[in-house]
Amino acid sequence: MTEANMTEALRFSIGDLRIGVATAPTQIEGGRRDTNWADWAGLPGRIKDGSTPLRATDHWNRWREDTELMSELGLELYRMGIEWSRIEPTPGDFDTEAIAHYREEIQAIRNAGIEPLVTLHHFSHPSWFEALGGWTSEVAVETWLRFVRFVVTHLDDLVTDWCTINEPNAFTTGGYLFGFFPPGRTDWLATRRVLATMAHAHCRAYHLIHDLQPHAKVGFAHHLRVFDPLDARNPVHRGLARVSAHLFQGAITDAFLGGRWSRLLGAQPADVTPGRHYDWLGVNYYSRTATSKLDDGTFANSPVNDLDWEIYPAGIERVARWLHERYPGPIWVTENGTCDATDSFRSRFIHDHLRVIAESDLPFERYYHWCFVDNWEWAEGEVPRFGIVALDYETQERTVKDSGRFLSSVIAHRGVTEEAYAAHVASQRYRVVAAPTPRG
Ligand code: IFM
Repeated sequence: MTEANMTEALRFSIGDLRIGVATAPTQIEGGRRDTNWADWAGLPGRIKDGSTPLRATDHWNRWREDTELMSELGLELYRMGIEWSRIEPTPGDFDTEAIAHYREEIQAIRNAGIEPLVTLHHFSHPSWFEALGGWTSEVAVETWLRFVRFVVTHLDDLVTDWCTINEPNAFTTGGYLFGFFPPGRTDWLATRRVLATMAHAHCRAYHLIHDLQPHAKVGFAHHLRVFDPLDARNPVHRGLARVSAHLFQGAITDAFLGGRWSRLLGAQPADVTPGRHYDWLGVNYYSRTATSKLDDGTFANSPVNDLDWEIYPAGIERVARWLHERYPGPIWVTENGTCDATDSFRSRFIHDHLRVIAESDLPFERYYHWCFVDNWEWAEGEVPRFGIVALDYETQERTVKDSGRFLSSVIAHRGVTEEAYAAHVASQRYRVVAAPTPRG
């Protein structure tokens, strides 16, 4: 081997894995005042830094620049969402200019050789839908399906890959169980109702989209965590880890993917027949919980990110395996990323998670890094930095981070080269917390 070849030697190959980034409209577009999240952010004390989604990354006006940047980095995939309130600003009235805007953007994405995956509900919806009762309303499913039908019929020549709903468990626990997301409720019965309604909506959307576009690929983005007992010898911790996993992610998995309602979710809807309701398995993976009660905790001496979430790369395989054993199918990591204000460990995070994926025998097909440009992080506001591109919120200037260059190199070389490892990863260290304060 020559010296030039040696420097290009791969530490590991990513094989056929395709790589891109994921975003959500409310977190990037800016400008909308008529959503549940804009309303919530307008209430005092709801968002940690007092920011709102009105500014965000101004992507609505800067999508050309963002598309060029994605193309420059060689990204292969782009997960984006459609802001429902733009498309249907008042019930039943659809804005043709708004859908034309998305069409133009998606066409440009495709022209850049990037494959779009479109999310149809990512935590936000129009204020008028919230006023109807949101996902607790009797008419929620039909109302949302009307929007889905409009979007799919207007984009079906540009998009084949659809993500119905993002992280129903995170949306629901935040909004209905713990109350730190809109509508700020703490009500178990409402939580259960919303989970069941969203599962019902997903199952119906799965069939509706296939009726409209038979070759569509439809799934949902499931937020999966590892729940391990804080003390593996403690039977209470072990039991609670199992219960937490079932409550947070197990029961809804059967409803969303298998169309099967457990008693926890209530009665099986008359118009959902048990059976396959997915074409791919969406996995949003971030962290693990050390369980000692029905709440979050972190193991001592764990590497953590800026939000004190444990960095646990092996978990991405564990949750994907758990899912795949129950519901076999191609795995799309619809989100994985970390909060790192100084970009001092993000490349290592990417390296470590991709390595686990590369070494797995599971059918991982796609990896969408969360996120592209630093964006508005819901109740946490503008402070957390998840992007591979830095954002100056005042000037809206974008600057590719070192981790963005690293991800780009992984795509270009179809793996991590020794050279890229030395340049971007070798010197990076995680912060380790000796005695973490249990969260919650
Ligand atoms: O920003 C969120 C995203 O909207 C949903 N999944 C987790 C991300 C990081 O918290």
